[in-house]
Formats: sequence, structure tokens, C-alpha cells
Amino acid sequence: MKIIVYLTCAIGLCLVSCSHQPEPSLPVPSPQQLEWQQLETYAFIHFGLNTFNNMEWGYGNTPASTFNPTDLDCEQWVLTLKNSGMKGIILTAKHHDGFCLWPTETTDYSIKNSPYKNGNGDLVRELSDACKKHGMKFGLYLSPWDRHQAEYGREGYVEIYHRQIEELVSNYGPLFEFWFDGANGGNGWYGGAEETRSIVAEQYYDYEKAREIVWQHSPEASIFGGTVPTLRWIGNEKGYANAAQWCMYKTDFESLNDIKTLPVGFKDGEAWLPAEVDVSIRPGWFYHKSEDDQVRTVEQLMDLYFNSVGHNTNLLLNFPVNQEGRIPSIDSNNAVQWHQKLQRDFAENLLKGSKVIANDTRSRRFNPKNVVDDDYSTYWATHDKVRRAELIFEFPQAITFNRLMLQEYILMGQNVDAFYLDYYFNGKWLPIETNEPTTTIGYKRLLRFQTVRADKLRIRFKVFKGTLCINKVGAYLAEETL
Ligand code: FUL
Repeated sequence: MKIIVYLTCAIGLCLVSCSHQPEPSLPVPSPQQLEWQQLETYAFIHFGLNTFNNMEWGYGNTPASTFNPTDLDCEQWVLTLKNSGMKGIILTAKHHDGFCLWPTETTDYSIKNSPYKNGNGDLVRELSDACKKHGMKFGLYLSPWDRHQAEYGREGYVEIYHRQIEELVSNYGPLFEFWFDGANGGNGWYGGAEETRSIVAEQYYDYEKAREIVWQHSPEASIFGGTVPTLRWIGNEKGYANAAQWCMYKTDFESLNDIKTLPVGFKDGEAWLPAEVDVSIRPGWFYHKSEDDQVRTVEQLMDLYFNSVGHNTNLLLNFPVNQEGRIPSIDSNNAVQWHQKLQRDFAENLLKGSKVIANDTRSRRFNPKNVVDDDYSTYWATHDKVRRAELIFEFPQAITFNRLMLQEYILMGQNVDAFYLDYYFNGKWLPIETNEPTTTIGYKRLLRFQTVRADKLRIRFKVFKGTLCINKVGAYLAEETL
């Protein structure tokens, strides 16, 4: 009798716990980090004195009088970027040369001493207003390194830097991201001293305080760079993340700057620190006429996309604004066409009408059909501790496809470390030949391959920790194969 009672209790407990939401397998994203990851693509704008002087890194003494856009139109930027699928814009409010695009109280080296609008202009205001008007998120880049400031390298500058942050976050928010650039110290004008100054970045800027100031006004802002970021640099400016790519990472400053491990992440990393791929649509970050014929093509932009968003990162794509104050038409045409192609290629999830069969399902609430609905909050989950499980999609009629999208429900962690893809046709299973290893998934994984015709698709998952939670699977037929 006792045994029966125990057994009934045990089965009952198991049923209750297994129909429960799985336990998150730490580390997991904060709600803010998840929201950030869901942006997927957003834009950088590099614009400033460099634009007018054909430079990438101004020394700090370029005359403010050279900043003189003749036909500036922030709405043109915002609309172009919106039509390119960008969900937000991050502006270089101050680059390494120290020139400020807003009329700051902290220095005369700013837009107020330029001919633009006779010194009454405020570019940060103009862009933040245009973003608000068109429902675009707004973020700021404020270079910690300042080659103009006499106080740079001493305590006085850090106070100035924090005041600049305060001015920006209190006047132009809310901000979705704040960018602390990593280039630090070296030679510069420094108020006329013209010398080399080096600092210890992880101590000098007091990034803890800087983040506190940002979050006082924009608590939802993601933080790039410094010592207390909420996301990490991908470790290169070429536009790619490793195919196996973990959102988990280490938080010590050395690791945050280690270009070997940044593109990959750490399978056993202690913190959730997803990666951002920053890259320019042209070779330079700032506009140079000589690069007008080197704008990335639709095909190259597509490669960037698959190597960034498709590898579980966000893409921060830079658009250099020219001397008129416009995004040049060649850049805008390529970016808009790229976005339109993406929309066409991913318009229809061909798995939607299929029968979805799983060899293990936690409970009805976590049923495998959830992977083909478009609801982010529903997902397929297995029982706890299941380390291998598979999904089979059976089609009423054979389908052809050449793209796959997979998403883990990352609020439960990034838990998959391998997956295998097969399709069934003419009575046999054949592997899908992808051009890269199928190891990690994370927030999003995209794959390209030669078109296959299939009666069934099978995905076998291997999990190394936590519970398998798959949020979405999509198969698509893009216009051409690779
Ligand atoms: C780098 C800077 O030195 C470049 O000029 C650019 O702003 C890029 C986004 O970050 O660290």
C-alpha cells in the first residue's frame, strides 16, 4: 500500500514539475538583453569634422569652422535606415577628435562654433527628434578618448566626460544603447601639448559611474564597451561572428578585449553577454569620396547578415553621412534593396502547414507545433535532462527550400551545442549539406544551402545543459541558392 502511495506521489510530482516551465539554465538574458537581441539590425552614423577633412581619426585640432553640411536632413537618414530594416540609430555624438555634435557646456569645441546654422545647430537634437517622429530607437556613441582636451589623461577630463554623458542622457533620451568606444589614449593635440598620453582604461574612466549616469536617465539602455557592458564586441570590424557562437562570456577586462575569444564566446561563460557585430557599409567609418565605388553590394550585405544575425549576434551597420549631410544614394539603394530581398527571402515559412512530430515533449503546453507559430513566448520543450531529441516535419506535399532559421528560447539559456539536419526524399534520409558547422543556435541561427526537395525534414538536437527549448524553426525558399 505504502509503495503505491509513494509511486502515485512520485508520478504526480513528475507530472507537475514536467508540465511546469523548465528551470532557466544560467546564465540567461535580462528582459532588457532579450529586447536588445530582438532588434537584430540597427545603424551607426559616423559624422563629424572627419567628414569634412577626409579623415578617420582627427588629431584634435581640426578647426570647428570646417563643420559645414550644406543640405543636412536627418529625416532622410531615418527614412533610409527604416527602409533598410534598421530598428535604431547610434550617432557619434563625439569621436576621438573631441568635437561635439551638440552645444555642450563642457567645451567650445562643438557645433556651436561651426558655421552650421550660424552656431545654433544641435545635431543630436535633430536626429533624436527625427527618430522619435518615425518610431526609430536612438542611441549615442561618446568616445572616451578625446584628443582635443587639455585635461585628457588627468582627473579633470574624467569629470568632463561624465558631464558630457549626463548632458546627453538627460536631454536626448530615452536611449536604447550607449557606446563607449574601445580606442584609448595615444598621441593627440591635448590643448596644444601635442604629446602622447596613455591611460589604464579599466581604471581611468570610472565606467561604473558612467553606467550609473546613463541608467539614471535611460534605465533600459544597453551598454557597449567599458568595464560593465551588457553586450560584447565581436572582436573584429569585418562583419562576422564565428558559426559556433555563445552568448555566454567572461566579465574580466582582459577577456572583454581578447580578439581571439570574442568572436566565439564561452560555452561555460559565467555571464550573459551577447555579441554585436559592428561594420561599415564602406571601407571607412567616415565618408570619403574616394570610396564611392566601394559600397557593399546587396550580395555582400547579405553575407554580413548571415555571418552576424545568422550567427546569433546583432548587426550594427555603419552609414557614413557625406559633406552635404546625406546618406549617399548608392549606399541607400544597396541597403534598401538588401532589406527588400531579405523580406522576400524570408516571407513564407514553408513548415507552417506541416505535421510536427517530436520524440519527446514535456507537456501539451510545450508541444512541437509551437515552433512554427510566430509567438515568441511559446516554444517546444522536452523533459528535463533529455540530452538528445528530434523534430520531424512531414509535408502534405514535397517542398523545396534552401534556407533554415532556428531559434532557442534563450530565456531558458543557450543550451544546444550541436544539431544535425536531414531531409527525406525518394524513400531515404539524406543530410543537408551546410557550408558551416551546425553547432550552436542561441537567439537565432540561419543557414544557407543548395535547394533541396523534401517530403520530410528532420532536426536532431544535442543539449549540453539545461532543458531543450526551441522557439522557432523556419524553412524558406530564397530566390537563388548561395
Ligand atoms: C573604433 C574607432 O576607432 C573607429 O573610428 C570607429 O568609431 C569604430 C566604430 O570604433 O574603435
